[in-house]
Amino acid sequence: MITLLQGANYIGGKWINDTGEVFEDRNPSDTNELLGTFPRSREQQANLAVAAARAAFPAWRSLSRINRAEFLDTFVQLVKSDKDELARIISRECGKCIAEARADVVEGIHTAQYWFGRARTPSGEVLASEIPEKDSYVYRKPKGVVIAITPWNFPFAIPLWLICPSLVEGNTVVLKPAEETPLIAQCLIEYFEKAGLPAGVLNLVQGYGEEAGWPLVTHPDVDTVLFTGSAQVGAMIKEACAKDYRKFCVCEMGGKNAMIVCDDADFDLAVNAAIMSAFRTTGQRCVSVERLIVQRGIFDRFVAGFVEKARQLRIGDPLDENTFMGPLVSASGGEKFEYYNELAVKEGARVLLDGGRMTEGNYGRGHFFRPFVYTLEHDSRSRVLREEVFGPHVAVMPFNTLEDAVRIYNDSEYAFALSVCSRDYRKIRAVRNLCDFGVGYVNLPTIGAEVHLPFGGLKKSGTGMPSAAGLIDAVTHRVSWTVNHDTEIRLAQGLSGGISE
Ligand code: UN1
Repeated sequence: MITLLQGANYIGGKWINDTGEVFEDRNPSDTNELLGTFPRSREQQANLAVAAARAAFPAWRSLSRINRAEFLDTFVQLVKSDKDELARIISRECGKCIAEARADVVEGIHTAQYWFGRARTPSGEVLASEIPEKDSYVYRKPKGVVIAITPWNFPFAIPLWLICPSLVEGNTVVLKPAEETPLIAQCLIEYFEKAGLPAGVLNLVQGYGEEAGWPLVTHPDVDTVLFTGSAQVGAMIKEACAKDYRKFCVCEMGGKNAMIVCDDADFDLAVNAAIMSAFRTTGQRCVSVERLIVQRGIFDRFVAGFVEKARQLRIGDPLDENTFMGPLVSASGGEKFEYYNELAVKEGARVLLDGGRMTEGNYGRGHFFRPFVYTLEHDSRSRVLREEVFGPHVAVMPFNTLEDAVRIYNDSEYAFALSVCSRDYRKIRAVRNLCDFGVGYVNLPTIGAEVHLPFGGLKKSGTGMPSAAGLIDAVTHRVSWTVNHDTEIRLAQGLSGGISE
């Protein structure tokens, strides 16, 4: 099927390639492999896409919620039969291991299924009134035109997290996917086209953030911006949206996630959970763990077990079912990883695994690196313990008491994903209550969230408006609606409805 060499934007139901300039889409496992070229969009394309979404809004919102959701069901039926093919595209385009790429497609399918089903469940509330003749409702109305700016690391699932609730609730959408994964984004839109989605309801603008994303974010006729990406860009988007009274934004940003491993933890489970949290997707998830906070009593044993496993991870071709860790997504991702590894050494890290670049044979054609693992005492001033690396870079830090663990954990601008490994329910409960996080796990890795749960972080990690199931509040206005069934006016708070003359 879809092996494109020349991609296009999708605006108002038409595939358009009018930019003149293009950008290249290359395989990070083998940078000689060119997957396609895509339009390098700018303000002109952004304006056209917003206009198309605005024009489609009145008819789309006037369909019933259930009718709108039916397009998601058709979409799922089409995607299901091509799941493996789509997974291979994801693997080739962003270097995710094939099993994870498949999970990405499955997560996208689950999202569409969830919102299809949810369309038949209540979306508002019926509330009591002080006055028996009055009925009060909370009624949800669509916001209007939604911009979805999505990252490369879940290039199928995350766009669907944002698109599905937006569409079911009656909004129209412009998607600006990451420039690393334009091909899978184009595939995703093609399925919606095949599913018969009306023109203009979902539009695609390819290109770079500053050239194509920014004119979408700052466009005066946009109601809501949904963004998943770095904290730095998220801060710019928040600032831009704050300047516009009507505009609203939800930003899912980075993390400096941690796992707390207590002395009483199930040892093997904790080591495995740490390995998965740190190295799945080559450490490039917003929920990846870069800090392991381990109690002194088991510290040496844990470090030895973790390092031994990490050393043996199978690194290589992500299309091979046996590979555990693929490449980093880009040359700049590799440079950032190397920069932080060197910084760790300068900050006094005891390096246990060197994070070296792999250059022999086929590795030399991609951005392949070994894990970087070190021990370091916690220090608030350390940059490597505070800044997100977004790669297989892991600090292991000791703690004495649970209070220390909580203090070390919370000493971060970020607050996304947390895991605690322990068999003591009191400790587990204390961690839940005292640590800042948006997605928490007990005796589990920090990866593996499911779509019917809210997903997002606090502090520098997010605006506290979670994605996935949590997104409904971001794409709707909750309005109150009160109806009087009497012929007289009666007011709450004992206020008379009469008018004295
Ligand atoms: C992300 O890390 O960017 O929980 C998304 C997980 C996935 C989603 C992760 N379901 O790992």
